[in-house]
Amino acid sequence: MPTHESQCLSPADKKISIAPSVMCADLCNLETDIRELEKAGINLLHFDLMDAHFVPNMPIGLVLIEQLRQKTDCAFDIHLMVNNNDFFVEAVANIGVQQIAVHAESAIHLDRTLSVIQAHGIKSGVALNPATPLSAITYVVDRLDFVLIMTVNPGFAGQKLVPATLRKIEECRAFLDKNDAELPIEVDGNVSFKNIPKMVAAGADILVGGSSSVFHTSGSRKENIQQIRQAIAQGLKERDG
Ligand code: S6P
Ligand code: MG
Repeated sequence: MPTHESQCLSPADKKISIAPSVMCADLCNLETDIRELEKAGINLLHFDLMDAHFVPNMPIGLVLIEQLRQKTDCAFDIHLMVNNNDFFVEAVANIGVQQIAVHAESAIHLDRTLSVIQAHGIKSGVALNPATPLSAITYVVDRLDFVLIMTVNPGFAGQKLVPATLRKIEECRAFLDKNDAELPIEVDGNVSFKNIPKMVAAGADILVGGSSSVFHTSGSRKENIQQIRQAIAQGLKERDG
């Protein structure tokens, strides 16, 4: 029985992971969509859990995640965009997920919430809105398994990249290096074919793929994943260049 083990958190071997954002999939034919992604070599799925309060949207819910857990062995990457983080952490931990990111802007007791995630044996991350400074993670670096840099304002798919966030990815990598923290950086929002090389060159390790890449209407899921891999190779060349 596969363990849902994620192979995504390995910046050391420069392995870049693609995490399709489930809210951008064909939700009426989700199982078919997931099978296609699995065939294309995907082993990580990104779930946007919103409560219509922290952000004004609510695309998917707990029951969907629970049912999908029975259908796939992909690792589940949960992005909480909610006010009541502790309720949702417990709920998704009970479903069986592999990593959870909470927003620094909504977590009142951030350190405690991150320790609760880790106590469940789940990888813990902090998500930062575009305007939130990196200093928000200064005193929780030891509690982190990854950092999620939002490259659009959270809530919706199909938005344009906030340009300053490219510099933020670079600064986050430098900040982590300075703190001897070899953590992967996940990027989320307009991770498009065009933006991927710049994001990877800046230091991104996990790419959340939505309507501008994995689910782009110009190609099949398989073709889009191939195009993403080419864009990653280009970014890695620049990064190592
Ligand atoms: C946005 C959410 C994201 C989106 C994804 C959409 O709040 O966290 O995960 O689903 O960014 O991708 P795209 O390519 O449509 O911007
Ligand atoms: Mg997200």
